[in-house]
Amino acid sequence: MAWLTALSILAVCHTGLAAYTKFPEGFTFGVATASHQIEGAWNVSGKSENVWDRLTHTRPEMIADGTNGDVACDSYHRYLEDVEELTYLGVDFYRFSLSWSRILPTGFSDHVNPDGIRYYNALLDALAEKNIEPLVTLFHWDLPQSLQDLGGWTNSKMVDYFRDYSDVCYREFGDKIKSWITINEPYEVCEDAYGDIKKAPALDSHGIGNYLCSDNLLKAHAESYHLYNEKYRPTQNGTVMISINSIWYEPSDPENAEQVALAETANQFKFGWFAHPIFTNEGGYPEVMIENVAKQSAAEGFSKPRLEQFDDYWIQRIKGTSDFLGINHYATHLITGPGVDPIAKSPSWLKDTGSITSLEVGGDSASEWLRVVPTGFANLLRWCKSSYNDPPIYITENGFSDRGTLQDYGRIQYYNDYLSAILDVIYDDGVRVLGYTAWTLMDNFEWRAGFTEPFGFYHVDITDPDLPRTPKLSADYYRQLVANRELPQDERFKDPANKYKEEL
Ligand code: GBH
Repeated sequence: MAWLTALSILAVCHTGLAAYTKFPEGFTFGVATASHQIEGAWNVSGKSENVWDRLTHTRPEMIADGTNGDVACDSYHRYLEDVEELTYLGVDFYRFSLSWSRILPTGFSDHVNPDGIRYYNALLDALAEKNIEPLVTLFHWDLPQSLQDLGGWTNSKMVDYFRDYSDVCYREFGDKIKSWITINEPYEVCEDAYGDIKKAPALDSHGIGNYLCSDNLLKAHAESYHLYNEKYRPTQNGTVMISINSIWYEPSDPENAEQVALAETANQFKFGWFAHPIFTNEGGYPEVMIENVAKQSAAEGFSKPRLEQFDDYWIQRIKGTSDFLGINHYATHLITGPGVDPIAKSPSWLKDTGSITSLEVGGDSASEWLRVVPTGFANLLRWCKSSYNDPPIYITENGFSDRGTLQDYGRIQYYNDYLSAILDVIYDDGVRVLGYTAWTLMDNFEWRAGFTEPFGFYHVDITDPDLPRTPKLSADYYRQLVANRELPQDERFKDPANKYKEEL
C-alpha cells in the first residue's frame, strides 16, 4: 500500500495533474439497493404490509408520479437478472436489504415466514456462486405496518422488536452473511419519517416524534450489535455497522466566523446526532444539540426539553457499537446565517439548529436536494477522521440522479469527481476509507419521488411488463473502474459537449 501511494504521488508530479487515480490495495467496490425499492411482490408469499405499502396505497398523491413499490423492479422474481448485472459490473460486494415484513409478517418473531427465508437464501446462494460478497442491511425503511400501528420508532418497545428481528436474521443467514448494517440512515428515519412528511409513515411530529425516534433507534441499534457480539460473533466471525447519511453543511462565506460555527453546529445536528453517541469517547448526543433543544423548548413553553441526554447506562451501552463508520453521502448544502429558517416548522429539528440553510451551491442533478460539491465530500471525510477517532470507514452509498438518459455523462462525472475526492483524503490526509458502494444497481422506486429521479447503472423500463434492464454508459464506466482499481481515463466516458446539463 505504501508502495502504491508513492507511485500514485509520482504520477501526480509527473503529469502535473493534482489528482490521484489509483485505489489502494485491498480497497473494495460494491453497489447497493434496498428491498422496498426493488423487490415488488408486495403481498405474495406471506409478506405483510409495510409503511411504504400503506402510504403509497392510501395517499398516492404524495408520490411524485403516483407509483408505488408493488412491482418495482420485481427483484423478488428476477433476482437472477440482478445477479447477472452485478456480475457484469464485476463488483466485490452487493449491498441489499432484508424486508422485515417478508421475514416476520406479524412484525414479531412468533412467526417466521419460510418463503421469505427461502427467497433470501436463494439470492445469497446465487451471489456466492459468482463470488460476490453480501453486505446486508437489516432495516432500510420498510417497517411492518403492524409495528407502526403501535407507534413505530416512537415506541420504546421497538428496542425489543428490532433485537428479535435481528436475532432471526443473524440466526437464519449468519452463515452466509459476514457484513451487516443494522439501520440505514437514522436521520432520514427519524427526521424525514417521524418529524416530517418526507418519508413513510409521514407522521409530521416535528420537534417531538423525531427525538423519540432517535432515543429508541440508537438503543435498538446498540442492542442488535451486542446481540451479534455475544451470541453470533464467536461462531460467525462477521462485522456489524450502521450507515449514517450526511448532507454536509458548509458556511456560504468561509471567512465569516459565525457561519463557520453554525455550520459545525448543523453538522453536529445532522451527522453527529447519530454518530456522536456511537463513535466518540464521551458518547451521548452532541452537547450543542442538548443545549439548543433545551433553550428552544423553554422558549416555546415546554415543561422540559424535547430531547434529553441518555443516562449513563445507555451512554455506555451505545458507545462503540459499530465496527466501521458507514457513510452515505450525496450532497452539500450551505449555512447562510443564524436564525429560524423560513421553511422551519415550530417546534422542529431545523429550528433547533438555529441556522438558515441554502441550496445555492454546486452543480445540478435531477433531485433538488442533490447539490453536487465533491470538495464537500472530502471535507466531510476529514471531519469524520478528526471528530470520531480516525475510524475505519465504508462509503455505503453515493450516487447521482438524472432524467433517465442512457448516455449518462452527468453520473459518470459525478462518480469520477466524488471518487477522486476519496483518493485525495486517503493519500493526503490518511482517512481510512476501505470500500465504496455506488447507489444504485438499477433505476428503482425512489420513495416519494417515485420513478422520476433515477439513480441506476441500469435503466429499467417500468412501462414494459418484462421490466427490461439496459446498461447505461456509467455501467461500463464502473465496470472498468472496478476491473482496474483505477479511475477510467477512456475518452468515451467524457461528455462531448456538456450535454447532460441541458437535460436537468
Ligand atoms: C438515500 O437517501 C437512501 O438510502 C436511498 O434509499 C435512496 O434511494 C438514495 O439515497 C437516493 O435518494 O424531500 O426533497 O427534501 C439519501 C438521503 C435525504 C435524500 C432526504 C432525499 C429528502 C429530499 N435523502 N432527502 S426532499
